[in-house]
Amino acid sequence: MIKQSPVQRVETLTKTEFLENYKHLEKPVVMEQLTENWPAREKWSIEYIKEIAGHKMVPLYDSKPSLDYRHQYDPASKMELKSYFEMLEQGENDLRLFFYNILAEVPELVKDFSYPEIGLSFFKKLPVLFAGGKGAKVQMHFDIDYADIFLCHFGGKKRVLLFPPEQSQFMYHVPFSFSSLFSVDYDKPDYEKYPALRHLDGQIAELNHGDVLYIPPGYWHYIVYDEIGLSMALRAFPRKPGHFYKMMKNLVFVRTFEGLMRKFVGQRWNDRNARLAVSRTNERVQ
Ligand SMILES: O=C(O)CCC(=O)C(=O)O
Repeated sequence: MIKQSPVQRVETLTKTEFLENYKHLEKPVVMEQLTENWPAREKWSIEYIKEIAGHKMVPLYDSKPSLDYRHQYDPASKMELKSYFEMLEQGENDLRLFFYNILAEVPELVKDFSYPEIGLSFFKKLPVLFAGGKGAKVQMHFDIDYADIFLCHFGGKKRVLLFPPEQSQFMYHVPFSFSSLFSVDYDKPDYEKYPALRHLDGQIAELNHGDVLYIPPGYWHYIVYDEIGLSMALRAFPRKPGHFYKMMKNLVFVRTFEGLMRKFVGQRWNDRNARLAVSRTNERVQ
């Protein structure tokens, strides 16, 4: 198993405690009681969301790499939320709801939570929802916008494995993407093929209903749903000039360039980047 220790857990934090001990140190933490007074803590479940938004058509993503000319953010399929949740209940374990804008799509749900007064300026236009079935996995990645993220979890347990940006050199980062190579298994690492994984030292958070995980900017994260669950991410965009610059570069240049290369070069572009992810990372540890 990749070296990892548990993310610190607290009941709740004052603004000063959060800023001094976590935000400024860029250290993850799980807050167990932050959602205590939110109606969402009582109400949010697969059944409830089905009732409120079951008729909505939603894009769904799987855990396979996008091949050939397909854009890396193209959904694998689209269906009504109700049918998707029914599939999860019947054992579907690959398709996931990813980055679904609650405010734009199901504004009624916004009444069920509030933005914590914790020293971050949350971007209130972008509370986003994620969902997955038992066994679903989210590819190891970091968020393109270098935001501070509060991942608020509801439903069955899920695990989040985190690595700080300083460990990017060991992550088999695919050039021009924001993820690690698809074939790297962070649950059962193949140290022969991917020796840099031995150098990783991560943190693991187990999220239960009502928990909130703070993910600092640029942190790599890999997620396994142990049971059917839902999470909402609240984000605060970067203020540090370094992070702001990286966000703009990723949004404006990297993403656009990658999309164009896929469109015009196709699988040769993907293969080149996969090869480079392995050779560059392995060279660093030789
Ligand atoms: O919880 C999930 O399914 C994905 C969350 C995530 O990857 C993110 O907030 O960046």
